[in-house]
Amino acid sequence: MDYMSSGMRYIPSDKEWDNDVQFLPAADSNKLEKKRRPGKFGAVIAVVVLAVVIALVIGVLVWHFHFRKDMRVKRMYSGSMRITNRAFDDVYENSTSPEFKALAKQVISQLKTIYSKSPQLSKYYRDSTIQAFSEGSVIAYYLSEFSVPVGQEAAVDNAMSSVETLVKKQRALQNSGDGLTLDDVVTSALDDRMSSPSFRKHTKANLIGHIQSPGFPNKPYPRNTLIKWQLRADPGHVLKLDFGTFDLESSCKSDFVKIYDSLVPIESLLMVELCGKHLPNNRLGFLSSGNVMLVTMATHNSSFPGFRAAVQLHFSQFPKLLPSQNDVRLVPAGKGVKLTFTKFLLAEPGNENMDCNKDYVMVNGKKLCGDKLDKSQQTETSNTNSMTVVFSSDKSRVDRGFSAEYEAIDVQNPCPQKFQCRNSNCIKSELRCDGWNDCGDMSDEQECTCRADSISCKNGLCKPMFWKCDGIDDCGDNTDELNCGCKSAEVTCKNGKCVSEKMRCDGSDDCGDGSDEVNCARDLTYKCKNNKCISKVNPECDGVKDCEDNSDEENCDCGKRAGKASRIVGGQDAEVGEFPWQISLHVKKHSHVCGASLISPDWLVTAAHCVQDEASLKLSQAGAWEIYLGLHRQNQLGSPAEKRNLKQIIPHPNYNSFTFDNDIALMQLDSPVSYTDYIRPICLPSPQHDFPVGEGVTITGWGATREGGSAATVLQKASVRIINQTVCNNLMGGQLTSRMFCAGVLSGGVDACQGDSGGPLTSPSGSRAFLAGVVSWGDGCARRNKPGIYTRVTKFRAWIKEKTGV
Ligand code: 4AZ
Repeated sequence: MDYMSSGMRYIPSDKEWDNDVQFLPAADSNKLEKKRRPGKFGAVIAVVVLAVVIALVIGVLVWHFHFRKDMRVKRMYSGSMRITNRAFDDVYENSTSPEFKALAKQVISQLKTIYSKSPQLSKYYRDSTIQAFSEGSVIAYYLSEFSVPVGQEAAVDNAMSSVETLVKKQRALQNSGDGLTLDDVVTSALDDRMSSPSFRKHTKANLIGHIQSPGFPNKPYPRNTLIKWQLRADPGHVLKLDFGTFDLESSCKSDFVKIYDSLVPIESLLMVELCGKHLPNNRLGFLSSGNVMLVTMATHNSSFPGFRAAVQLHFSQFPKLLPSQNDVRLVPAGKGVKLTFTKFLLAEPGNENMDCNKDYVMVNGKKLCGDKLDKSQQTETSNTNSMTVVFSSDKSRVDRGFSAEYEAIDVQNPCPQKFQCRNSNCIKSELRCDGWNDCGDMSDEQECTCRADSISCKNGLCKPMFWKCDGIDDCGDNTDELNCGCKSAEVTCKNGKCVSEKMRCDGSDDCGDGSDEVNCARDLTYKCKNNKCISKVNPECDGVKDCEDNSDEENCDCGKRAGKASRIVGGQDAEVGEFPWQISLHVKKHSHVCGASLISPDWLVTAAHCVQDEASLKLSQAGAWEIYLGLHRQNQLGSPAEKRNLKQIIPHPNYNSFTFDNDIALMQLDSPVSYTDYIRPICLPSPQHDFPVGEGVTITGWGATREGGSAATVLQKASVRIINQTVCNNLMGGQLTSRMFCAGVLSGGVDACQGDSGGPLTSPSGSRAFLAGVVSWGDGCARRNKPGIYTRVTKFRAWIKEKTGV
């Protein structure tokens, strides 16, 4: 090889130098040597340089040990304290009123006295400013500034955390008189930027105020900003903040909104930190404990649509100040009490081990805490008309609390006209033995006498008849999949009966359950290439020539696995090569982000929301992505998987990032792939292709294996069913469009999740697989009555053809 032209560097060996280069003998060797030895002048320069270096080192040392210890940093603390011997007056809201100024002066002077009791604090204390007063008796919010020597910050933080003790000591010494009596002091170190001024809003009864991020809704919010909104309600009220839109950068490290149960940012009074995107169906609402609330927003290098929130006031149900309150509600004698928690958010560091020694709710002596109650904890019953519910919260942190409904029950009959589950839940009687786990503990599905329209499983369970012989083990003991073989000229009814193929769609109910007469509608005609229509459901690629021109059987190299077909069971590892059309989309220098489906040697279908620009990630650009085909494990990216770059991305022009309508995009590979056992395309359905409600379909992906959890390493598959559009639209608060459909398991537990987006919802049809849907969105993951939402591919068949030719 020619090294020079190959661009490699030429590094000769010593031997080669010996061969090729000759050193000339020196004409005057003395002259040559002399040049190398320093003269007197050189010695002088060396001494000077040495002296300069020594002087510099000494200088740095002196600076370090003498002056640096005096280098100080500004340290700010925010705090609040209750002044128990003053009553709140509206004039305290106006920081220019003489009353505000007078009380502020007293608080500042008292703070100075308090800090003077601590040697750590008195040395470095500079000044305090009063930010606001609020009701209860009077709460003062202040910022205190310290000037702290470098290295002493932790000691001052420590001293500030014991200010409450200093206040107690001071109170014990205090003579009765005009001084302020202080209590409930809380402080926290403050990011210096947080001391900037705030927007102030006072909400009045019957008025709905709004706060929103700058530029909303016309422009994304600006970068590197910090904004604060101090919200107040009239005394005796609390504030309710309801977010309509909320769309920030997904990482809270970068951009966030924090809501405090206070007027200044005190970390122990932080109610919630929010970031990312919250869909409108998953409304975010927060209630303050008193008549004040602080909302802060910080942004860094990104720019997203932002948020808008409504601010309203509510009457406070609990007067503040009383250390303990008894709220007695009467339930008639002879009755029992049932309490059902509807919300439960009592998270607190230190409470994780569930011994509930911090904040808790105690029902009849049983303590509950945390932010997740399991089904058996959500209802508590008492056989007498007395139930004691104690709510206890220590001072260390706030959270949103709980809400519960109670009702008087007949102890003999606690669930009138309903079924009583083992875990005390009451469910509608018609839900008993219907095949779904409605109680949560399966007690509604045990000891069943199955109805005529149900399958009686050997293990005692009942399952809907239309699940019989559908290829999925619904009973758990496979009894619903036995005796399914009808002869080749017969069709299998949903009730398992076999009737002659000729009886299908002949206008009479030969199955007895009508299933031989469904999907016979004339509007489900298939249009052949020659524009002639045939009325057969899903004739494409079924192996039968239905169109005169055979166009229903053209382009059918799709939807087949190489190996033998494997059965689909919910939520488990896929087999290698089982879903050869599944693609993993990686953002360069990151890992898996979304799924996609292969539809030809060089075209993929994914979700439009996967290819929206995000902060510094330009996901709409082909160059941002790396495409993995034939992949099974995310930690084995090499052969038989193939990697490709992208030539182009085509998001649907009508994609709506607020509603997720038209959530579909196309990607073209920079070079086509050859089909292998692990890489094959899925079939695209014709616009008329029917995916009937109740049909078992499969979702696949490397997404999170539980809501908020981490991504899977091995490709996962789960079987779900297509859900009726009207039923689902009601469950999803009317947010479905005709370009979406739902699939899932309504009792929860099986679903797509974050990271599965863009991937396929695969529907079997004969021996082939069709791309019925693209994973799009959902209300969390695998929640009960919250199925996954998928882009309806049939609606986009013509668009795909137009853009890709496939
Ligand atoms: C997501 O964030 C996502 N449960 C995808 C699907 C679902 C929820 C979230 C459906 O990519």
